[in-house]
Order: sequence, then C-alpha cells, then structure tokens
Amino acid sequence: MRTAADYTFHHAAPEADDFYQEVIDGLSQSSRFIPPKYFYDHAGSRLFESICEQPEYYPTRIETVLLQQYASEIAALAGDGCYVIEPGSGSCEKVRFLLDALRPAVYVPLDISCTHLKKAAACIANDFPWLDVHAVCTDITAELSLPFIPEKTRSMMFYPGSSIGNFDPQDAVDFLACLAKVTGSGGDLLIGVDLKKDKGILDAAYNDASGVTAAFNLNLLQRINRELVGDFDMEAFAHHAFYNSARGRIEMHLISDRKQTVRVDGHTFDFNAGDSIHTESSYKYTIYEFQALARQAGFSPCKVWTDSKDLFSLHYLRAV
Ligand code: AVJ
Repeated sequence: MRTAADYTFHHAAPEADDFYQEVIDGLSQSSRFIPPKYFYDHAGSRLFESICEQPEYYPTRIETVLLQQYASEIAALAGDGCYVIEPGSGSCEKVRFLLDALRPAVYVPLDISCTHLKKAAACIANDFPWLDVHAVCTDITAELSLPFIPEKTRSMMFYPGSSIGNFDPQDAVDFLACLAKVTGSGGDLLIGVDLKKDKGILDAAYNDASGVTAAFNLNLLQRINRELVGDFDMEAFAHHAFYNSARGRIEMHLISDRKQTVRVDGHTFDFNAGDSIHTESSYKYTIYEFQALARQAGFSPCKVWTDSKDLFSLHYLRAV
C-alpha cells in the first residue's frame, strides 16, 4: 500500500515555452491578443482562486452547489470504477465533491502549471487515500494523449468552471472532439458551462468591486516583465471587461491610458491612448446552443442540470 500523499507524476509536455513567442507575436499584430492560458503563473493561479471567492463571480459557487446536489445522479451515470480525467485541474477543488459518490479507480488531473499541479495532486492523494492519482503536467490546448489509460476502462472527462468559454466556438468544437477521442466511444464528459443572461450580471462578474479580476488581468503584464524582460508600466494600463452581446462573450482587455512605448526583450511596441491588448474571451451559451456545439464534437447530451435562476449549467454528455 502506498503512503498518504503519494501520487504519480507525469511530465507530458514541457511547460509552454512558447510564452515568449506568443507574446511577441500577439503584441506585433494590429489587434493585439495574448492567449488567456498565460494568466496562470503562480500569482495568477492564486488570483484566479480569489476571483472565485468574489461575491460577483457566481459561476464557482453555483457549480459547486450543482456538483454537491447531483453527485449521486452523476455517479449513477458514470458507473463504478471509472477513470476521472480533469483537463486544467487547477487546485483540484471541484472534483472533491464527486469523489465519495463516484468512487473512481483513478483520478488524472492535467494542468499547465506544474508546481500548482503537484501541490494539488498531493492534497487530493492525502485526503482520499483510497484513490489512485496520476497527475500530468501538460498544455491541454496542445495535443492531448494519455498513453497510460487502459483501453477497456470507461473514463469520464471532468471539465468544470466554464473553461470551455475561453475557446472560440469552432475551437471549442475541436477541443471537445479531442476529449471525445481520448475517452473513446461511450466515454463521458461532465462539463460546466456558463449561460447567457442579463448583461449587468455578466459585467459585474468580470468587474468585481475589490479589483481582483483587474489584478488578475494586469498580472499578465507583470509576468511578461518578470519572465520576458519587459518594461510594462502597470500604472499605465487599465483592466477593461464587458459583455459583447453580438458575439455572446465577455471580453477582457488591457487598455493603454496614454501614448507609450513598451519594450520586451529588445522588441518595441508603440501604444496610443486607448489601444488595447485583448487578453481573454469568455463565451456564454444557452443550453440549446451548447448541446448543438457538443453534438458537432461527437457527444450526445444525456442530462443537464441548472440552478433555479438559470445562471449556470452542468452537462452530462456521452461520446457517440
Ligand atoms: C476560467 C475561463 C472560466 O472566463 O470566467 C474569470 C476566467 N477571467 N474572471 C472565466 C476568468 C476573469 C474564467 N474561466
């Protein structure tokens, strides 16, 4: 028997070393964009956890209630002894609400942030000593392949938090299709999806009064300064987040508040007052829209749970 806090660690892909290239490329375009996966350095992961505790940011709280409320229904759909695979597992907090009901054979958290992943995996292994934990440090937006999953084992992908919202819809289809390929036909996906709703609620969720989301957004510039020898002036950029109803998404930007030149490792980038760096999109779906998207990816909807105000949805899907 293994000792508590034991888990297996796999380093599937080097931690995205493309940060440098993606920042230089992203800042060189006329509409500047840096992918949101780069928010999650150590400080960014901590800030994200704090966002989840803000009163305006409802998704985490509601999803947690849904997971607790429907854990046994979920377990009945998944069956005994499955593999639970969680892409982008972060602090592995949400799966805790399922483990006792689900009793999976193996839990496989996947995350890009290796230090964070190791800590989270150790905590889970410690708190659930009967559970076999295989942590994989990998960039889930690159190719997903998990060679150590035995072919005949049923697996349930767990993708909570509406992280799917970060993908543009076609990329979301492609990503879900990758998940379907990993679980194989008959494999399941339990996924949290934030719903379309009143713009005021959405705008508030991404503009919390304590400024944690602003700090999370601005931390990206700090990370560039730290890791890529940049000289962004944190005071000269402002957090800007709003619901773009035409595109059905929250957009987060960093807006230059003056004309300025920024250097990153010898490259120079000129900003006028009001120029933006687009740092994140967070798509919102109706239940119907999301089910249509999932079908395109090869999943058929089994069940969907929502809260009484229809703010957030939890979908159970099966790969065809
Ligand atoms: C982790 C992508 C689901 O879009 O709500 C929260 C990230 N950004 N506040 C989201 C986020 C700003 C979050 N996801």
